[in-house]
Order: sequence, then structure tokens, then C-alpha cells
Amino acid sequence: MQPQNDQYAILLRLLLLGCCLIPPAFGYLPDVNIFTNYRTEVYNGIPSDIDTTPFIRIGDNYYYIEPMNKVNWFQAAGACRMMNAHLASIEDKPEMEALVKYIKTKGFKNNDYFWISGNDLGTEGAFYWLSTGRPMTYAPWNGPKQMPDNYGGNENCVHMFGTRELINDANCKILMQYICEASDPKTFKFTYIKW
Ligand SMILES: [Ca+2]
Ligand SMILES: [Ca+2]
Repeated sequence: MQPQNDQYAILLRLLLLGCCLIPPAFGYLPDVNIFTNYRTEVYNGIPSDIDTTPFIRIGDNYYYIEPMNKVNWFQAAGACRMMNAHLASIEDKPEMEALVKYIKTKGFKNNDYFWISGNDLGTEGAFYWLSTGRPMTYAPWNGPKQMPDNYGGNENCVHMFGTRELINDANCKILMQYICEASDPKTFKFTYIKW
């Protein structure tokens, strides 16, 4: 019986040794290993065939225009953050023109006012965009000789007149619609490379 046991033991050792010396088939390799790699490419914007609803692309920017619900400026800022966006900052004339042109085509009325991120909450008379921290260098005030008038000593938030390329300072607690702007969106493309 003893020789048979020895032969069995040797065979078992060979099998164990074999399992460890034979390299694993490629299909069993883990996902992360030296045989694989990813090439990453970053593009500005989002491809036109991808649905960005409820944000709509106007020029190079993506906006959400609240069609109905009226809230105060702080609630509007919070609503935009809930969508991972910010109250809009309309930083130059082309951006304003494109936005108002779109708003007009969507049937908004003259009394549809929209909160945007401009404010002078920090220092009276010094207007900044909340979403960028930058001063409002473009500011098409409604009636440049009268606005911003800080009416009642308590107008510190900026809204736009939806169908006109104009803005005004107003009491932040007034209820109105709002426009959110997505942070410059980027598209990431991952290409799987198998060596
Ligand atoms: Ca003010
Ligand atoms: Ca005002």
C-alpha cells in the first residue's frame, strides 16, 4: 500500500505545482492590470445628439428658464444649485441678445421677470455675479440714469426683464421666475485600449 500512497502524493504535488506555474488565461485577468489602459479625451460642451433637458443650449451656454414658479432670489439660487447649476450670469451683450431672442420665441410676456446672479449684497452699489465672483462689467440697467436705484434702501438683487435686454435691482424677497446656467459643461471620452 505504501508505494501507491507515494505515487498519489507525487501526482498531487505535480497538480498543485501545475496550477501555479501555468499563467492565467487573459479572460481571467482583473480589470485593472498592466495589460489594459484608458485614453481620456476632454471636449468643451456636449454633443448635439445628447439630450440636455431641462437645460437648453443657447450660444455656448446651457440654461434652465423657469417657466412658471415664482420664488425669491435666495430660493432661486438654491433651486439652481439643486440642479448642479447656478443663477445665470449674463456677462456680455452677445450673451444677453441670444438669451432674450430665445425667450421671445418661447412666448414669455413683458412682465415675466427672471432673477439672475447679480447682487450688491456685500457692499451697497458694488455689483457682482454670485456664480463667478466677478464684478458686473456688463450691466444694461433699465434707464441708466435711474438704475440701479436701491429703491427703499433695500434693492440688492438683480433681475432681467425677460423680453428686453435690460436689468434692474430689486428687493431680494420679491417673487419672480429665474434663469439657471450650467457650469461650462465638458464631455469626457474614455477609450479602452487592450494591449
Ligand atoms: Ca443695492
Ligand atoms: Ca431698482
